[in-house]
Amino acid sequence: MKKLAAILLAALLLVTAGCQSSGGSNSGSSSSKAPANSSEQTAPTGDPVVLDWVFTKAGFDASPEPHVILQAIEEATGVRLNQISPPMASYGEQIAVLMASTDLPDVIKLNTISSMVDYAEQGALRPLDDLMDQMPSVVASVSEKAFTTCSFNGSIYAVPCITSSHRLNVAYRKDWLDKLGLKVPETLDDFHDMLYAFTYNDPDGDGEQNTYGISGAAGGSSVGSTSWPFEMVTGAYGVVGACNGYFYVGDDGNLHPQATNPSVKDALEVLNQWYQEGIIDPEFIVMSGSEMQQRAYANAFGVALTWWTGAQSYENNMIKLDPTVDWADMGGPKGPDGTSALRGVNEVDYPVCVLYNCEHPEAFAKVTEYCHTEIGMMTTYSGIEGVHWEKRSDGTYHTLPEFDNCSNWIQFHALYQNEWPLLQVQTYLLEGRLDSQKWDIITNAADGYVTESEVKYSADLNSMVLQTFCKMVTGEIPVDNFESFCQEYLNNGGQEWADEVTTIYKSRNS
Ligand SMILES: [Ca+2]
Repeated sequence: MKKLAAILLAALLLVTAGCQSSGGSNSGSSSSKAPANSSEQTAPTGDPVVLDWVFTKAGFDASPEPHVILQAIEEATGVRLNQISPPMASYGEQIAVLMASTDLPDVIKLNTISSMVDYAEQGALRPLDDLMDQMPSVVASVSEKAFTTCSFNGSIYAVPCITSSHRLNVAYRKDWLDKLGLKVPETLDDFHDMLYAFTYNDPDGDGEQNTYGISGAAGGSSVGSTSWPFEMVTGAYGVVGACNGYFYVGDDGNLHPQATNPSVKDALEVLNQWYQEGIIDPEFIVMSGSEMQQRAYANAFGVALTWWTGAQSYENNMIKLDPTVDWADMGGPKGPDGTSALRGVNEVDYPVCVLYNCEHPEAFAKVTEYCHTEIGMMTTYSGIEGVHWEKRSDGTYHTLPEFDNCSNWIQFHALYQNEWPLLQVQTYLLEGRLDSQKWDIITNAADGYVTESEVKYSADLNSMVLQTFCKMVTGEIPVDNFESFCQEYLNNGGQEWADEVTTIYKSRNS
């Protein structure tokens, strides 16, 4: 294993310029690091403490020399970060290799709570309870529930990266809606009528019937998409997260999989009807998120469920060619009993853990505390004050031209992915982020629970739900098969999983 880790790290090293030893039992390499100091191995006392910190920010390139954000962190905390960033595409495999090596880092962002539990059980992680009073901003901003999620055997083993549950919007073509003289839909019927008009009333005005009401990206998740495209419709029947392993509390007090919620059947019947009417883009079943994006640019559809910045991203690209394009956001339409819901995403995104061998846990606490202060959040997410952004006298934050020049790497050192800056800084994406906070959501009743069955069965079960639901929309599988689908879901590990999360739920809510 050690040899494998060495090969891996050597490979990482090749793609970076230069290298730096951070002393002690460190890996001696990184894909991004603090400014090199050639005399560091014989560093005199008083030099900064160095932490090897494994973290990759999806969607951002490594920052260029001289790593101004790492410099700012060092100035503020006295801690030099040696950021080790395996590629996101193989992050899970590569951290497993790192964890099995003898060249252990000090801090690691794990990719799942279940791996945190595994490593804590093996004794690989350091409990953090004694560091909490050194991190008041963390304690103030992270919920008790999130810390419970990050605990094992009564000890806290991670500081979580927290996500607001409000992350989704229903993006729609407001210019089409206005042109056709329609109002923003309130009910499922209104929503249907909008999709129908977007399909058959030539909203793009080219005289041809070449548009669809709604599209989606069930063929592969990617930027700007979600896997189950019609969640605003199932949400109108009170069901979200069916394809994401969500649970709801049943009348019997037990947790049940949303995938087998009897109300889904009504929603699937509606969707199948809409598909037959031709108002759903038939490409939805095979498209990836980026393909859906291209189709949006080609005026092929007028509505889609997107991640919070979807509408603004589409619009920002399209107005360059056609300034009349106007994408906006709405929440889910109201169903028969008045319910409207989008999926509330799970609260804990990733656990950030300290390894048992870390010689300077107080340095971890310092950096973590800084990352949760206002200036720390702004710096790690938006860059340097006065260079990349400014705070004006009215208290608002604005980016400076240099921010745009650095936008490909600006979040590369956002160790905790705090979203507070995203909701403050005035960029074209802000509107969508603020919009997503407005809609009704339903969250996962088993949010943060980790069970053996989840690890064993969830990937296959979630994929089975997505495929089955999509085929029920197109009619390839009759919606009447819903009950037999539920039985199959439960027989293939779903029941075991539900029993395990119910046990946790009852122990925490008794
Ligand atoms: Ca047309």
